[in-house]
Amino acid sequence: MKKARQAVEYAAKLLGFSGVGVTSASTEQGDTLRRWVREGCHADMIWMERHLTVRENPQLLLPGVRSIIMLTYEYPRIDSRSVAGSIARYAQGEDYHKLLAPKLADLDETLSFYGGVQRCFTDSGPVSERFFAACAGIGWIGRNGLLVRRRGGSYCFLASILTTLDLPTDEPMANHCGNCHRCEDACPTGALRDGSCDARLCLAYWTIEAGEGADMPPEVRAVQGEHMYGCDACQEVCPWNRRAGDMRVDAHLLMPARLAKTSPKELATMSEAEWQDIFAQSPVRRTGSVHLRKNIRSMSVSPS
Ligand code: B12
Ligand code: SF4
Ligand code: SF4
Repeated sequence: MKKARQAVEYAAKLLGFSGVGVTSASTEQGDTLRRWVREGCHADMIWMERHLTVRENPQLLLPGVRSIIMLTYEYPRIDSRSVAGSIARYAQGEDYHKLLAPKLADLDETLSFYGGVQRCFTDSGPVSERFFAACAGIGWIGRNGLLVRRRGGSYCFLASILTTLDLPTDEPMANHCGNCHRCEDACPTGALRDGSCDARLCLAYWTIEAGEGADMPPEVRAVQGEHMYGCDACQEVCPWNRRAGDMRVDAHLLMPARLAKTSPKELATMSEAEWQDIFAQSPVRRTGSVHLRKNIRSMSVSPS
C-alpha cells in the first residue's frame, strides 16, 4: 500500500493541501472527549453528546476502516479588516467546507483506484480531527487545544479521509509548547484549561455556534471587545504562528475588499438582501444575519 500512500500525497499537494499524515484507525482516543462532554464543556452543542460513540469508534462511520489520512489546508495568517469588528481568520474568505469537498472527492477517487473505500470530512462529521492529526505526526495539540505545527503553526483547516486501505503510518510528534503559556494568558475569558477549551466560556462558541436565541453570559460579554465573529486571540500570541509567513494561502480564502471595508454599523443596518450578498460565499452565512447583528450590538467598541 506504499504506492497508494505516495499517490494520495502527490495528489494532495497538487490540490493545495499543505500537509499529509496517516494514522491507524484503531488508535485509542482515551476518555478526554467523554470527560469534556460529561463536564458540560460542549455548552449547547447537543450533537456532540449524540455523536460520542461514533467519535470513539470510526468503524461505525466506515465499516472496515483501517487508516485515517489527515490533511492540512492553510488559511490567511493576517486579519484583513481595515475597520473595527474582527472576523476570525478562518472565516475571512469563502466557506472551506465547499472549497475542500471537491478536492477531497478527488483524493477519494485516487484511493478507489487502489481498491479503497473512503469517507471524507472537513469539520463536517464525527471525527476527532485534532487527535488524529496529532497521531499522524502533523503537529501536536497545543495548550490552546489546537493542532500546532513546527512549520505553519495552527492557522490551518484539518480534513480527514477514512479509508479501508492499510496505509503506512506516521509517528506522532513531540509536544513543543515547552514552558510557554501565552495562549492561556491571552484568552480574554479564561476558557483554556489543561490544553482544552471550555466552550461555555469561548468567544468562538458564543459568536458562531450558540443559537441566535442564546445570550452571552455577562462575564463573557464584558470581554467581547471587538470580536464580531469567532476569536483568534489564543492563536495570535502563539510563537509558532509568527514564524511561518511564507505558507501559501488559497486566494479563495482571502477576505474580499468590500467586506474588509464594511464597518460593523453598516453590517448591522444593511438590508437582508445586501447582507446575504456580502456573505454569499462566506462561512459566516451559516451563523446567519440575526446572530451576527446581535454580536455587533454586544461588542464593546463603537460599531461605526
Ligand atoms: C466543537 C468544535 C469547536 C467548539 C469547541 C472547541 C474545542 N476546544 O473543542 C468551539 C465552537 C468553541 C470551537 C472553536 C474554535 N474552533 Co473548532 N471545532 C470543533 C470541532 C467540530 C470538534 C472539536 C471537539 O471535539 N472538541 C472537544 C475536544 C475535547 O475534542 P478534541 O479537540 O478532538 O480532543 C481530542 C484530543 O485532544 C484527545 N486528547 C487530548 N489530550 C489527550 C491526551 C491523551 C493522552 C489522549 C489519548 C487523547 C487526548 O482527546 C480528544 C478526543 O479524541 C472540530 C472539528 C472536529 N470534528 O474535530 C473543530 C476544530 C477543532 N475547530 C477549529 C477551529 C479553527 C476553531 C477556532 C480557531 C475558530 C475561531 N477562530 O473562532 C476556535 C478555537 C477555539 C479553541 N481554542 O479550541 C479547527 C482547528 C484547526 C487546528 N489547527 O487545530 C477544527 C479542527 C475544524 C477544522 N476541521 O479545521 N470549535
Ligand atoms: S478562541 Fe478566544 S475565547 Fe476561545 S479559547 Fe481561544 S482565546 Fe479563548
Ligand atoms: S501559545 Fe505557547 S502554549 Fe499556547 S499553543 Fe502556542 S506554543 Fe503552545
